[in-house]
Amino acid sequence: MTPVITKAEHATEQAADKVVETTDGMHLIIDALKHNGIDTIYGLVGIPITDTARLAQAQGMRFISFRHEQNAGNAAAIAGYMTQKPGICMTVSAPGFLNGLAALANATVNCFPMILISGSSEREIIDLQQGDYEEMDQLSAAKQYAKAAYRVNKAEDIGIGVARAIRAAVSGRPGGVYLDLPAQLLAQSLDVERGKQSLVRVVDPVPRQIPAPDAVKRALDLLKGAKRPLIILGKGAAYAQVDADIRTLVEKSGIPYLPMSMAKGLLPDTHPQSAAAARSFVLAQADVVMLIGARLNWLLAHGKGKTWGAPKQFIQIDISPTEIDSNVAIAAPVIGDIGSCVVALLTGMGSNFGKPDTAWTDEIAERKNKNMAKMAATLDRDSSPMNFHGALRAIRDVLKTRPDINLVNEGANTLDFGRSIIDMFEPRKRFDCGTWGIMGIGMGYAIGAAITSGLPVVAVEGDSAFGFSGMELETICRYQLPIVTVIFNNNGVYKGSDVNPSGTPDPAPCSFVKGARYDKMIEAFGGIGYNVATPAELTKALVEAIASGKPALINAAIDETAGTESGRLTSLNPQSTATKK
Ligand code: ADP
Ligand code: TPW
Repeated sequence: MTPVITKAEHATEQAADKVVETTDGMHLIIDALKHNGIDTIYGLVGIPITDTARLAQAQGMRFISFRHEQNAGNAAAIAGYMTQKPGICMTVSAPGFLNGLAALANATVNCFPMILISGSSEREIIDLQQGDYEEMDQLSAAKQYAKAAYRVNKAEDIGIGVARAIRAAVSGRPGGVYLDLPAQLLAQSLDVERGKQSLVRVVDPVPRQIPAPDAVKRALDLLKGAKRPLIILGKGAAYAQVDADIRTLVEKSGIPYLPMSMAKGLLPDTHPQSAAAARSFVLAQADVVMLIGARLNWLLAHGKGKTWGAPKQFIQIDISPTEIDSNVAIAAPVIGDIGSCVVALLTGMGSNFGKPDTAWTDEIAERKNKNMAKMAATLDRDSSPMNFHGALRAIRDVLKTRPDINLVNEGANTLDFGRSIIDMFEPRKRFDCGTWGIMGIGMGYAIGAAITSGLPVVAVEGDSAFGFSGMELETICRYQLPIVTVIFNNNGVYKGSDVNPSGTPDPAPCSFVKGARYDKMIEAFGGIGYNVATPAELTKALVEAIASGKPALINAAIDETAGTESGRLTSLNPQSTATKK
């Protein structure tokens, strides 16, 4: 455990041979993380963690220094999703903590493992509310939005505190964990030997959880009796990193499948069994639906209502038993880790598991072909000014040639069209607004993905969405990351044509500065800017920017009337809900 502080100054001349080697909280936190194979911290410095950040770097860890804690937290969260190891975000007290907390809550909601480590001020002052510098009861605040929250008060407990945080983040259903480190803890000294002994390496942090044989049999019996079966793959299935087994299950069963947006690429989107182009049809018509790592939340219309058509029976594979029956009755829950569950299902299927009725698969194929032909015609229509379809066709065609590239996607129309138009070919390459439909993950996820994978990232961003994390362009340039940000610039939120009806000079709530040049922003930090107005220009700029391997931003001017309010979620607006009633 290095380095240690030799407190030679405490040794008297007479006892020079009894020099005590000590370490401190700051060293121990770095040692504890490294001891568990963690090599990167995403964060933002200040009192009391600046020296900890410096020390992390001095000790061979990467400290990726951000401009806003929420983006650092998002980077940590996506790193956790990609690796099954908790991503680490480090912040200062109260305001820094709160900025990071938004990312921690988002990670928890999305089931991404991450640990938010924040420095905090003195407990005795906080508890008596005497007004310390950046005073806040952070632990209490974090508890409500994290899977777990801990505080370490003694240097000798740092090892166990970090171990608990790691285990809580990655075991069972993954999530966000908060670790509170009071400033005085970082300075507390401890005998170096005791410090070394206090470190804990987490053994088997993601234990396998084998499903019960009767649960597997129940699920298989249901599948066997199905006339119109469907599999839905969620981001839990992508997270599990059992890609080959999932593909075998899908192919051996012959069952059509739908990928949720971040599960795209788990099987290539061009796979013949993908029913994505006939989504509405299969959701409404299926009689037995097997969910693998996907929740029946709003993204799946809660498993009921018009979207789902006739009543159906569900099989749900999930690690979390309390997810079952959360929205509708689940006929066959299979509780366990997805890897073990899929293997158990494959074993139970044996070698002569019947394929679904061709009447079902033929009908899906027919719908798919019809919808795909319609979409191809829309995509081929070159409209001027450029619309979402023209721009996305250009991006789709470039990315088809580079399946290794990570894709970040946020916005409303930019997200909704992007999700269906851009095909993915490899797992865990698509990162988007996820469970909350949150804006602001863009640059944080892009940086986390670039650092974690060492591969290029293309971030396709609505102009509003980009604004939430845009200052990280400086971080991208400072670390020289191969990230190409494409801004779909339609002059506003959803669209740029919103008008203030009152006649006062204030701009309308959804409108931005017209014709803004986002490409100039990256140029301010030494990155490469492009300004494009047609799909052909966008293709050329994207190819060139990716090939350069340098930070780049493409400002893509989009028809300001092209979008729809709230993208595909128009019906969730209170006005629409009121009209429906
Ligand atoms: P999507 O938004 O793609 O539909 P969700 O985030 O709603 O996906 O669902 C992911 C589900 O996957 C969660 O219910 C979570 O408990 C589950 N999950 C995550 N990791 C695993 C795993 N390794 N094994 C089993 N289930 C998992
Ligand atoms: C943290 C509400 C949903 S989508 C969106 C907002 C503000 C931006 C849409 O405009 P954009 O995309 O990005 O220009 P496009 O393609 O339609 O032109 N605050 C948070 N999260 C959400 N979801 C919102 C606000 C919202």
